This record gives sequence, structure tokens and C-alpha cells, in this order.
Amino acid sequence: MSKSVPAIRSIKARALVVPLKRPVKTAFGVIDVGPLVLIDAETDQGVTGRSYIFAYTRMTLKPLVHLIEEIGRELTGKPVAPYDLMKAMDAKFRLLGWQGLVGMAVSGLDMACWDALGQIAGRPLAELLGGSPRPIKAYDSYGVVDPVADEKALRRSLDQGFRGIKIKGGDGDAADDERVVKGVRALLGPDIALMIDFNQSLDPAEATRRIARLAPYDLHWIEEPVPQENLSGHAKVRETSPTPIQAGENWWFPRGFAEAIAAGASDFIMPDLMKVGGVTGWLQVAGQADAASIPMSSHLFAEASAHMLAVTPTAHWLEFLDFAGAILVKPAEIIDGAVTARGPGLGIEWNESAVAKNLVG
Ligand code: SMN
Ligand code: MG
Repeated sequence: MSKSVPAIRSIKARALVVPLKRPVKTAFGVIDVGPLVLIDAETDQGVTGRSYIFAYTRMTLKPLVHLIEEIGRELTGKPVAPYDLMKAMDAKFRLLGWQGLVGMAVSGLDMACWDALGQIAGRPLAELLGGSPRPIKAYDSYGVVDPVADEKALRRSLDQGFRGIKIKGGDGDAADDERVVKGVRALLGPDIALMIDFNQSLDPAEATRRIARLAPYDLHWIEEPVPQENLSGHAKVRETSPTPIQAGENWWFPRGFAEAIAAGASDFIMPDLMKVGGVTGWLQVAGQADAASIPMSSHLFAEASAHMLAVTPTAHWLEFLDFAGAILVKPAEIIDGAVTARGPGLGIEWNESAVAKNLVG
């Protein structure tokens, strides 16, 4: 018996500024709130697909809401067929290009459509994709830390069961980075994976110098040492780095990863669901990573990424940096240092009273 394919009835987007448990200090300033756009894709089968995207700054909230609803109008009446919709969006934005807000909007819509399909099937997305939810090891993701002032928080992360901690660097000089890494390594002991994220703040020569200086502290990876678009710079740093290079949160759609992999830019990759083309884009990158034997982690979006890593052949680490917990009925949960995907769909349900408190007009 075949059922009719569900169709999109309407798309709604809402802008929120969500409080954070701890601010994220980066080499380019402090993120102290979570500017989010919530997407609701209502279907003709009584189910509404949901996803959220991270706007980075308040300034992009309204443009994103507008863009998502405009694209949503184009999608109204169309079947909830994410692969076909992605092809149609590619054609629609081919001349404009989709790096930037357009790509974020399209990726968010893709995630909401997949969520709707999962909900209609009554199954977690990981199952719909042919896998099954399983615990994905997670690291607790910090901004720039101070080993003394942040000692309590770091110890709490360990108590929660995290086996990995990521901190940020590049906001000061090489001596600052070393002092922090040395202090945090001493606090964590030798068995916890410790990563450092430079957020694109160095040039290749300086990155090479700092990485050599940090070699004694057994870092698990060095993230985005140089600007994301400098693929040859990444490859150059990687040539002499004693520590694996990690990147990918700012590479756009599967094509961006194909170029980065061809350039030998990174040992590990970590797509961001909102920049890789949602679930549809992620699956294509997972195939590339498997073919090239590249361990693949996630960036933000713990709830959805737990589904995707469950069907990623080279699944590595899930990043835990909770921007949405305060507005979800069931925030992502860390159990024994891992996150397990929940359904149905992406397993995302809005806590509407919390949403109402954080809405921005
Ligand atoms: C990051 C990016 C954007 C917001 C917060 C943190 C960071 C990461 O680069 O890897 O988490
Ligand atoms: Mg990063």
C-alpha cells in the first residue's frame, strides 16, 4: 500500500536570543548569547518539521527569518523530498551562490524537512537513514579558558563523564596559549583528549611556530589554525604539524569539502550541519570522508549531529556546545560522556514558554 508523499503547507521562522550557561570567548570576540532562528515546516499530514540555526550575531537574525520565509513560500505545496528540494534550491541559487545566509537558510530548511519525514514515520532520523541511534562520544566545548578561574567548570565537565575538552586559543600571544594549555593539561591528566581551536586567527608561519610550542602537551587536534578559505595554508601547516589538523565548520556544502580534501587541508573534518547543506549535504560529505579515511566530527547542533554521526562511517567526536538547551523540551543529554540521538525525527521539541520569553521582534 503506498501512501501519498507529504507536502509542505507553510514555513514559519522565529528569531530568538537565548541565554548561555557560559560565554564563548574566541580570538574574535565573545559570544555571550545564542542568536537562533527556529524553523517550523508544517506539512499536510498534521506534522510540523522542526530545526534551528545559529545566526552568530543578532544582526543576521531578521534577514535570516525573512529569507527562510521567502524561500518557504517557494516550497509551499512541494513534496517533502529533501534531495529533490536541494536540487531545486541549487538551481534557484546557482547564479547568486549559496555561501552565507542563503546556504544557512537552505540547510535549516533541509533539516526541518528531514525532521518532518522522521516524525511522519514515527522513527528517529538515524533509523530513517538506515542506521540506529547509538552513543556518540562527545567533548565539552569551551571558549578561551583560564586554568585557575575555570578549574571548577572543567572539573564538572569531567564529573559529567566527558572524555574530551576543547578550548580556544589565538586571542593572545604564543606564551598565553602555552600557559593555558599547560595548565589545562595538568588539570585534566593524560587520559582526556584536549583540543585547541584557533578560529582562523593565525598565519601559516605563526601557526607552525605555536603548534611546535604546544607539542609537549599531547593535543588531540589543532582546529582552524589559519583562515578557513586558505586551503593551501592549512596544507602547509599540516605538513610539519606533529598534531592532527581539524577544520570544516566553515566549509560550504559538499563541494567545499571536496576542494579541501583535494588540497590535503586537514587530517580531520567537522562539518556544520547549517553550512554543509543540512542532512542531505552531510550524507554526501560522510561518503567523501569514508573514501578518504578522514575521521569526521560535528560542529554545534548536538541533537541533529547525534543522528548524523550514527550513520557516518568515520564518526569521530560530537561537539557539545549547548546553544539551544534552554528552549528545548528535552535538551541533549550527556550520558557516560556520550550523546545518543533521540526521535522521532531529529528529536527537537520547542519549549514554547521558554521560546516566548526569548523571542525578538
Ligand atoms: C565556534 C563557532 C561558532 C560559535 C561557537 C564556537 C567554534 C567551535 O569554532 O568550534 O565550536
Ligand atoms: Mg571551531
